[in-house]
Amino acid sequence: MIQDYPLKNLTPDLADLSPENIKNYIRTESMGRKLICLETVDSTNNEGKRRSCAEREGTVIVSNRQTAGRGRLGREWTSPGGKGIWMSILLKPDLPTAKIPRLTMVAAAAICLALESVNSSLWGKVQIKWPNDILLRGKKAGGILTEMQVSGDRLQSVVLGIGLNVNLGEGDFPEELRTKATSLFLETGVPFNREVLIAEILNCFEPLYQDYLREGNLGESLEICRRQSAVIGKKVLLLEKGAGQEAEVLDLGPQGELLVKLANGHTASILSGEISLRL
Ligand code: BT5
Repeated sequence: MIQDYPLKNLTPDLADLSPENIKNYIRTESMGRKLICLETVDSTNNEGKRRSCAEREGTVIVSNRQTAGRGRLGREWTSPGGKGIWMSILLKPDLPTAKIPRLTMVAAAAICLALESVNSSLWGKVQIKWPNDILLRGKKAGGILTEMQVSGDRLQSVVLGIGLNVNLGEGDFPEELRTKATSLFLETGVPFNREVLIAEILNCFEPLYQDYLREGNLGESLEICRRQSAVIGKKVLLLEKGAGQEAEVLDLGPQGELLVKLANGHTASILSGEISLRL
């Protein structure tokens, strides 16, 4: 565990990201060994896709700002300059396409471990809202967007996008997000060194990813997602096409699926989708 990092960038909005600085903190075999740091890009996931043929597994694209950051289903992702981590990891796993969406949970587990490792005041406080949200005190501090490129039924590559609100202040969020979004800075009162955090996410991601490839199951990632779950034991709304169905979350299943009890008493297993905790 690395602690007490020098806070090089005490003026977060003037911060730059340098591959050399990030590499100083990286302890991986492949993740982030090639780092592409950009000042501005439409979306690091788009850039990952554009480079997916030419670049190798583990290549990481980081941008200081995104002009068209995306969430799931084409939703917008607010990505102002100099204050967040907007990055994508290019992966070329030998996995069936059905197993790719669960990489989101591997990344969520890695983000939890990394945040706890860089700041002990975050121990036990980072929560994962199935399947792709990172929460602090019930507000969204980060999100994950896993996209795959397929040719026929063959997987070509995966771009795993991570957005983390690091040093954003309240004014950096659009009005409509201010009640539901937060940042590490807003929750802890201290600015974080983004370069250290990027490296630590990669350090934590690599072994969990290698386990997933080797074992074919979520293993430790699943344990972390369970332990840090914002939804297990909660009443939620299962959202589908604008409609919501009440359910109680019982657990996460072995494949990372959501096990729920519906209002009619039946249990169901939800493979993908979206839930709301605002009942
Ligand atoms: C996500 O989507 O949470 C996935 C976000 C992934 C962003 C990363 S950044 C690097 C890479 N490049 C990209 O272009 N994307 C990835 P979803 O679950 O669909 O949530 C989207 C919703 O979150 C929006 O509709 C807003 O309500 C909210 N939102 C937007 N920006 C936010 C922010 N910065 N912080 C918290 N919430 C935000």
